[in-house]
Amino acid sequence: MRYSRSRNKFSNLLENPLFAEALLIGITIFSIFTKVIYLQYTIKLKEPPFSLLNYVSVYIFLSSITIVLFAVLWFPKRYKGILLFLNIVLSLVFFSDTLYGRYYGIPLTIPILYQIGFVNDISESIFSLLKIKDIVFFIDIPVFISLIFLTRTSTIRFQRKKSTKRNVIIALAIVLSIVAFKGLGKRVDRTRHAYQRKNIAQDFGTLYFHGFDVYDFAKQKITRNRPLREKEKELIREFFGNKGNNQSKYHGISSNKNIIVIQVEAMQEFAVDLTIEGEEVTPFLNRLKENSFYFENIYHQVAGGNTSDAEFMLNNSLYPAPTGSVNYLYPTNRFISLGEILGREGYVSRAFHGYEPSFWNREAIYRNYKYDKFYSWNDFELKEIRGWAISDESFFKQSLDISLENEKFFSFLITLSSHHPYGGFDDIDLNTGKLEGTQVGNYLKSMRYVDMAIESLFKKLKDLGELNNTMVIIYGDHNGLYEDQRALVEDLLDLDGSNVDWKKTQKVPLWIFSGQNKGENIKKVGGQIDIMPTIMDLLGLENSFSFGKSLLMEEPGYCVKRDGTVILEDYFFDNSVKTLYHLESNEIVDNSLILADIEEKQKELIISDIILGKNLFNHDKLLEILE
Ligand code: GP9
Ligand code: MN
Repeated sequence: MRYSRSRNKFSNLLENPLFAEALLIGITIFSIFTKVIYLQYTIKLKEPPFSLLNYVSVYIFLSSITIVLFAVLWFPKRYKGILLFLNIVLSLVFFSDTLYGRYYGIPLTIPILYQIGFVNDISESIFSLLKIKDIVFFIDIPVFISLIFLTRTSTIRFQRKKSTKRNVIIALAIVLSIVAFKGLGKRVDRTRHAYQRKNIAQDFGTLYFHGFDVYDFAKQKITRNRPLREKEKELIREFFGNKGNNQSKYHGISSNKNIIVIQVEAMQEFAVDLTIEGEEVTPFLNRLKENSFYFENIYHQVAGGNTSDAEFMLNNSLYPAPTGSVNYLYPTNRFISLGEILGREGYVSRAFHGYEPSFWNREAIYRNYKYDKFYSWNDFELKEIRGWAISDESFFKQSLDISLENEKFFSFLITLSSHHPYGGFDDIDLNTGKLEGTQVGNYLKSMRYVDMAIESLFKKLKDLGELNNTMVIIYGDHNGLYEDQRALVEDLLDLDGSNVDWKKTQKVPLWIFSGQNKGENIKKVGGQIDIMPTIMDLLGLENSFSFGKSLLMEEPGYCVKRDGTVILEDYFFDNSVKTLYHLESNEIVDNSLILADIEEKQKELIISDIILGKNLFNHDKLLEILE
């Protein structure tokens, strides 16, 4: 009796229009809030332990309220449908953010969506990152639909008076939420948002991040042609005014040699010289150090453009864009690229990548970099397949054959076999012991495969008598093993789990082989942005507009990562926590002189962004500013 009475009471309540509306609004806000919180943790914008007692949760809550109330205010009569629609759309967005973010560490943005074809392409990796828990994005939707059904008899009678009152209450709640958001938001240090978009999602939550992204995209379209401010011009003048020359004691030792640059997919520095079960992971590359310049402290500097960012730095020595890929954001900009400079020196330049030409918009951008030709899988014989496409070994062989068609050549080879998630290396004879069958174990096998493939390229060069006339540059594009593999990597490398140590593993190896008899192990700190100037130094050439510096110069090196993290010879400044560590001891250091130097170096990101955003190499716009 009692049960059925209370059930009756509840169904009466559900028929009450005000109760029904409040209930559905409340549930939608709660759903969206919960999903964003889950998203923050699952793509590691927020580190465990889980807690709601922080400002980000408040921002997420306020932004959820704002968007939901705004939707019902906008469509008062169809509020149920709108709430359902909003929930479904946002759930799909957050779900895509999750798949994308687990891999790239950042939610999707509009510039990235421009690359929708590419997102399809990495679906294999993406699905390996899918988790059962992701059901959280959709589990509430049937419940919500049932509630719509149960409240079907409740309709809001839009008598003038009632609906005005309702609208005023909702509008007031929206204004309050926005004011609270703005007020509380003042405590967030927004400077780090200029370096890395991900920080916006980290600080304010992913819902706000998307709102900002939409706003920014619209604004970028409108303000592209706005003239530069005096302050921005000043920054540019100061930077280029203080830039010294780029000539080491090795300047010109490799002039006129043929050039092969190999950008290796996912190769991290720790794989070099690593042994597993008593065996070297990269035996050939370890030996190559004995007659190359080998750089062991080069940090990767890629951001949202991942592989394409590494390519961009090699070709232009500019910083990648803070979000998205330069290849998509500025494919038609004027660049002063390696291909163009070498073209003037009589080199025939070619870029090779054994995959779809549209991926990362390469076909467009390589044309713009003044390469004589970009070779994609359309141009290769796809006899030997590994992973996504042609095997590195076959790729090297065919690319070399094409390169040798000319006497003086520059070839840029972007490998692919060792792509995440490193399946398909079972045939590789490397015993990874307890790592067998894990992603880390497979990664090590993929590195062994790359080592063998590069060895075969060197062998071919030697057999053809071309080795002494060729400079070969080899480096990794970005990390291969991400946060989800951190525990195994730390165990493998005997690290104690500290964040600085983990961040110090984000290095890529760099070899420059130029026929030297004796190798040199160079400990100088640097980044991928320095590779182009180092090549130019060895060739005896100069480019006054590069941001990097020759790694062969005596002066101390440094690396500014795209998130504003700066590594100096003795210090590591982690911009995500604004903390300076001693590089060796990991001890926290408080030194205002060093911090000032770091702030100065971070400005390079801003200056490089201005050059890209305003297309300053076009029509000598930069020269006009420097005059
Ligand atoms: C695809 C390849 C991979 O062509 O370069 O790009 P990534 O997923 O590593 O950025
Ligand atoms: Mn890559």
